[in-house]
Amino acid sequence: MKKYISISDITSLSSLVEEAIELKKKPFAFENLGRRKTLVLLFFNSSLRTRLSTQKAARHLGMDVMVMNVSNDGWALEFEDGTIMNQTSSEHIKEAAKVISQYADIIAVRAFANLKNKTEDYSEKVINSFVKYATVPVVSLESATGHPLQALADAITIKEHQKNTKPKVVLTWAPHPKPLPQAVANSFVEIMQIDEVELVITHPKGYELDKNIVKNTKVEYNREAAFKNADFIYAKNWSAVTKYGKVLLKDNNWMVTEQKMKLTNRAKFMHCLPVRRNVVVEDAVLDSKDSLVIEQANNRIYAAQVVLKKLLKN
Ligand code: AN0
Ligand code: CP
Repeated sequence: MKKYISISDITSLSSLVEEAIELKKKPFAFENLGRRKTLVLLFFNSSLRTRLSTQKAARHLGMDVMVMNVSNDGWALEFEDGTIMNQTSSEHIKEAAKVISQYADIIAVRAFANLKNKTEDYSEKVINSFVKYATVPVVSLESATGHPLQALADAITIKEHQKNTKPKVVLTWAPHPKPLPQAVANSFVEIMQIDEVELVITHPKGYELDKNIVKNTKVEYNREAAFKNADFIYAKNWSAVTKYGKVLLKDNNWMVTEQKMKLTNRAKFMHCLPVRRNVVVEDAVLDSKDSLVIEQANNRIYAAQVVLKKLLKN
């Protein structure tokens, strides 16, 4: 593995998940692998889990870690080629990425979608510029259109909790007052497509995900039908793709409730967090023993660790 910015960087999901589960049993088994190596984490946006779990993962491998909130503490970066930089940005990614590469053995970046222009967001300019100009491997900590470390943690969690060989996994849209990126949903769909599961997506009309992501995955507009026999319910809000970045409805009928969970095959509930209680999902579901959200967050450590391990070995 030379970078991890998308699900397509995974060559064998089953072996990656297995290796992560092994690391979870013996987190310090490779504590010399990252000795005298440095991970630099760059955050353009807020984070709790990603920021802490990735540092924890790096320390398990013996790495040093440097963390920077680039938006607040760094120079405003320019990503366009050939610009006359007489406006707000002070430093070009060409220099920044090369400079950071001298301080880092691996660079990890969080840069959310702007949700203003679909073509721009889906071109992944920020993370792709880091890949282009950095001279060390780059990891996505959630980019404009994907959150591959979250998706890997989710695949690990499903593997640990599945009761049959091909569980039914349902990704359900849920309401949220603010427009959110499609990144988590996109990467979840992509990783489930290469996992041995039956994946169904359910959402209100108008919330169709990008067709290059959905491909031939089943979309069931009837949520009750989608929930039937589900083994895992994965809730996530995302803003509209066609009417790009818009909140089209705040219908709390799409909130995941205890009542709706009764339609399933005693499904486990999943969400990447942070979650708005009683907007996305009812307290009763989140507080039930069928909720896996805390374990998903725990598995963020081992998802990051297996990826860092692969990059260090390369
Ligand atoms: C972000 C999102 O939906 O992409 C981060 C999730 C990990 N969520 C919020 O901003 C609430
Ligand atoms: N799930 C997730 O990525 O959480 P943070 O935004 O807190 O890192």
